[in-house]
Amino acid sequence: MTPSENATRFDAIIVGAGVAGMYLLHRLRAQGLAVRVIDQAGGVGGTWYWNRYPGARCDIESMTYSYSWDEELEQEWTWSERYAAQPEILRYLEHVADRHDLRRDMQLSTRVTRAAYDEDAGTWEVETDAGDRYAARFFVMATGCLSVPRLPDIPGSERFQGEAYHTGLWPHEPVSFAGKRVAVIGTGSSAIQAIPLIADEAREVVVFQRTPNFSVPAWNRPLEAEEVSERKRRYREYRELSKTTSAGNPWTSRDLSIWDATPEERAAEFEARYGVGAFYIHSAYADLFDDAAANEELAEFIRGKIRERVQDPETARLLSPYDHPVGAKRMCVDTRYYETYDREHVRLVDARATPIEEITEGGLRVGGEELPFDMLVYATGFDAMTGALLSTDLRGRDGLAIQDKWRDGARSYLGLALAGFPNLFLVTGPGSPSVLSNMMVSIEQHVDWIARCIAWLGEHGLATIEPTAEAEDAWVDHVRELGEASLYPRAASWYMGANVPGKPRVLLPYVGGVGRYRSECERVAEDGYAGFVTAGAPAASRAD
Ligand code: NA7
Repeated sequence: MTPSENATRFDAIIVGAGVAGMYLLHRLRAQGLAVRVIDQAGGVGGTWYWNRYPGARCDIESMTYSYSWDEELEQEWTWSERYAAQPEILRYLEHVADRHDLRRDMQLSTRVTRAAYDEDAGTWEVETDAGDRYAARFFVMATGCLSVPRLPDIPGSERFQGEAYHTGLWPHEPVSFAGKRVAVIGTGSSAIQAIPLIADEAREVVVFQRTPNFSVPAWNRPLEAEEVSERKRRYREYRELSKTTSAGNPWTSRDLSIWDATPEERAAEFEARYGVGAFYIHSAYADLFDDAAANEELAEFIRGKIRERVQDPETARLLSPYDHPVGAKRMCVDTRYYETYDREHVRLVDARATPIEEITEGGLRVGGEELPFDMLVYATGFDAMTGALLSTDLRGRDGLAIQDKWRDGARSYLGLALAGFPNLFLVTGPGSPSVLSNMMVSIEQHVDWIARCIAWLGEHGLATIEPTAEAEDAWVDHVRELGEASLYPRAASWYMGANVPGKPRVLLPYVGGVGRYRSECERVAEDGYAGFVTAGAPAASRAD
């Protein structure tokens, strides 16, 4: 692309108007930059804009999964439930957009199709599907980790005459299941949240499960006034603690090996934590995610709970995972999921033993038999962590395409920047804790880091920053070594790129934990951006 005289100029272009893009816009604008946020969605909210399926809910507690940078908002906003549902989270993000007047710098319903670094001009040249041409010094992909939905590779989807929806592209209008025969394909978090609610309305629900997942109850409930005010009083303390822990939640793992506890103590500890709900059980012992035998103790505890929760022993057996350690795929957090299979009109099909052969006009052909359905729900996941980047024509120095750079797997320095792509930043990119953490904490950390880096360049009269190839290589090796020592590679998960045929099998997130990762990023910044090279004085680039 040649630099266009007609390109509209900004200091920074951010792709994505979700949790990350919104906060970064706020930060950079406060630093005096002219910023444009571009998103293909028709509104703000990212993940929470798209994932409107019944039961969509955050698996992190609402008073933890919220912005920490607006202390007045923290006090003013009151979450209604322990785990907020999608409509409430979207309302919150829309409120933040209004409160900080973010929309005036956003261009929605527009997709960035191409972004290329122009070395002579020292700018990113950006094109959209609306025909816009922009030029900006800084270019940030705040495109989310789970933003490119994947349809299953089953032939015939175009022939189906009934309704068909992907959970990650759910319609904005209400969807009625009443009186309908519904097939749900997939049993990841989205399906596990949606199935009980679909079953409340539908005439028949058939769930096609390829791989069972571990799921524990959320024990969701309305928040009590007292616990809300207690949290509001101590917000700073909780926020600070979240920054230092392994997963970005405000509690630490016990510093105790499972083998130093008796079987009775283990059972009691797991039981107590299961009673609290969600990921609290992950922190029961220090070695649950390093030691396969320790992990198996937890796995068997959860399988025991599945057997208690499902009356039919054969269904309980099918729902019990034996092929991966707990946590090597993101554990699911549910409300009434297993119990739903005891309802007469709900049936589980083992899609590994009898795969779906094709989608027909009237339903699915499975095991040579045609099963009629009025609706198909694809809960089949996403091209995770790299999908949004690789579906953009993104080019660094000398026209290097990201598709070529990442041919053998994603490479980055700190999950934040790419060698050969000056002044490009990723928010929660591969190589950072991202999906293994409370995303809110990891997003805020990256946004703060990027904003500080841009301010530092300004203070030092520098035009560009990019990682050295050596620093990037070393980080990739470090991420891989930590990953190989963990239990994550033992699961064929989207963390490993395993759900997308042909995608390189590389563990994408950094498994060393949020606290350790943050310290590393801070050390890099304090050492004058060690591992990065900087150059030149900036050309004038502000929009008029
Ligand atoms: P996931 O966790 O990727 O789940 C997708 C599910 O779809 C999973 O059970 C897959 O089985 C299944 N799948 C995919 N293709 C097929 C075909 N062809 N046939 C049968 N089943 C299939 O996505 P979610 O949206 O549920 O959750 C993503 C994250 O969002 C979640 O971790 C939370 O962080 C929020 P497989 O396991 O590949 O055998």
